[in-house]
Amino acid sequence: MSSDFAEKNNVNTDIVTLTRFILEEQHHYAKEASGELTLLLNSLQFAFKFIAHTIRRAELVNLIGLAGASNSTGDDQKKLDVIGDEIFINAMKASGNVKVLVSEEQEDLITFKGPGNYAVCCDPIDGSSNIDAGVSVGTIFGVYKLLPGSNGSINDVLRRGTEMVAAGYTMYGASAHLMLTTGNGVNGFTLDTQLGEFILTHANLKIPLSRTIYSINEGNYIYWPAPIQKYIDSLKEPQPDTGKPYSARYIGSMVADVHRTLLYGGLFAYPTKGKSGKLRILYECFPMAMILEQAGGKAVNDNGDRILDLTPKEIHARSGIWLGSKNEVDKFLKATGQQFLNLN
Ligand code: AHM
Ligand code: MG
Repeated sequence: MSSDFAEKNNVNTDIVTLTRFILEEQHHYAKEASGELTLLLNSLQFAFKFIAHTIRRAELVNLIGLAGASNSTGDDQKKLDVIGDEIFINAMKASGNVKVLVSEEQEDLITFKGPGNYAVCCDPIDGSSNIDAGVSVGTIFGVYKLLPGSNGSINDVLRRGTEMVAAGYTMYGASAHLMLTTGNGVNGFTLDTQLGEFILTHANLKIPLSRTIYSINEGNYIYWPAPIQKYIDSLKEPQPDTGKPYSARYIGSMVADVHRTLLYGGLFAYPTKGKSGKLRILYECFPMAMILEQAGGKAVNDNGDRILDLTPKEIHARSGIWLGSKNEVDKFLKATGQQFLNLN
């Protein structure tokens, strides 16, 4: 609590740091918990701070450009992809709470020696094709508790998204913003670089119910099936309620596009192109879907199935995705004739 004197002088002497928040959340929702997830979240925040610091200095210390290799899914790796991945792996290994790690940059699953009851899936630096232009990129992560009796295997991560115990992303933009859920709503934190702490700035965040903004790479129009083409076309017509068409916003960095969608409302989509989607289920679609649902929004695939009910067949499996404000996703489902039965 800040005193009257502090308040009069506009000074908050009682800020909620991420560490304080997760300890209080553990006390509130899981009094009997061992504290391992709390420690793991603490290790994650160290990785985010380290990556944020590295990205900020990238141009100055020759970390811009290609590393000269490609990653597990065939994308060209940027130097920062390699460094971000290494920072993440080392932080998770050092936490002592992580047994299994899936990274977009690693073809195979990593199993750490030693203790650990959790599996973490991550895209250490998503949207890295934007990085040389100083556009916001981010780290996306999802956390599972290992299956009972498991010593760490692929089965710990080839599970439905509903089984994640925590998920979120950190966007490295003008500031570093961490959006986190442990299944009790979404809370947003902003990194105060002077204090070196993530500060609670968006408590119990809810996405607006609707907003006439759509976010999609329309360069792929020709690959979409007719109902999707028709739906996107319809957004460019004056809408019955506003008399105006939707606005288009597309950054090309999922974390930045989803972050805007979460704060302003609207619809973000990356539908299937040809045979498969682009975005990876475990470390792109699942964490974003959990964040969106916990904020009161929705996330479905091209068939209208709830994203969190999918089970990936392999660690780098992909899916089409439509996420955003509840009314916007429902409108898409209605227009394309699909039912989304699993949620209210
Ligand atoms: P990446 O994991 O290789 O960075 O690719 C994922 C990114 C997302 O951040 C973004 O939504 C999408 O790719 C953009 O793809 P496109 O350039 O095809 O629009
Ligand atoms: Mg990615």
